[in-house]
Amino acid sequence: KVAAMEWYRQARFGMFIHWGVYSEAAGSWKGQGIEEGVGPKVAEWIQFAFKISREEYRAYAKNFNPDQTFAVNIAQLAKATGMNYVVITAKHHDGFALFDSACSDWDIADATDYDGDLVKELYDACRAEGLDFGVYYSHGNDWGEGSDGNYANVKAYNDTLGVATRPNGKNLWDPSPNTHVEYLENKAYPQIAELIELLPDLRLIWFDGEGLITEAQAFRFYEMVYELNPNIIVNRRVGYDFGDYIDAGDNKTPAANELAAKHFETCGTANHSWGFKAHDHHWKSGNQLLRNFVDIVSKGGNYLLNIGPDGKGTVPEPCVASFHEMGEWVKTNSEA
Ligand code: FUL
Repeated sequence: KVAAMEWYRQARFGMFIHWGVYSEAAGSWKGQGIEEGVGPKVAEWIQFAFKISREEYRAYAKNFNPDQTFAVNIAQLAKATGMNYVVITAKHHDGFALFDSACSDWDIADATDYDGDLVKELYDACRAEGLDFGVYYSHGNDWGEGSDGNYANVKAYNDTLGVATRPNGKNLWDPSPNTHVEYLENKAYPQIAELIELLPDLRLIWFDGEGLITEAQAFRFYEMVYELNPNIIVNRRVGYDFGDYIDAGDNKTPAANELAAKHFETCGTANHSWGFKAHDHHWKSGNQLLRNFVDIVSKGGNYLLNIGPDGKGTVPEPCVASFHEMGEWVKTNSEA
């Protein structure tokens, strides 16, 4: 891991990409903005916000049909912004895999008309630009085929004890019949192995949604990644502090007195949402992004700056403009 961490320390600046079926919905459902639903107001939570059934959301997935040009366009944008690596949501909380997975048909190959593998295509385009590559994987939350039935059991038991259970973004409106262990054994662990095999130069797995994951299960994720490819590092959210580095809270940079021994990374949005939200116009200027970059990097951390492409894979114009503006400075002032 020492060499892998050394790569990461030097990488400094990366692009986060939140993309999936929710991008097509653009932050609204049947005419209502996500603000009118429940839970977080970020567009990738649309299924949660409106308690959309798994069947209805799956039917909606047919509308997600990106333009094949997305990969080259995004890789070039990352390069032009002075970024060194890219991390894409291979599977977000809705459980939909952007790659062709053999252990689930809730994926780009089986649930949409798109003819290809979005993760592999982006990986190839990034490698061609000399960019390193990572994947985000929601191991804790999976609203499609996940562990939520188990949550109901846990909660029922806690209720008898009078102990509170935090919903932690679980699908309680239409949980899948899977148990937590079935979900892990039949989907989450195998998909991590699939990604590692699909992407030989994979550098980073960004786990998320710890939720009901136990310490032993978190360790199993950590251990299997190491065994399959010791050059891959993982973030803290894999659970129980097993991560190789600290990912600070969303849009948070640790204060000077909290800067820990482990390397840190700040992930941040370019507007107020991770996934594409057509009615969010709060774009940060190139200057603001640059101030964030200097603040984070000068404290020794990495900046993972997010884009939320629309359903076709197009990055909103104001976001592209700000990225280009900051990229001028980053490229001029970075060591070759
Ligand atoms: C959070 C998620 O719930 C958000 O949707 C987003 O992916 C952010 C980076 O992490 O935990």
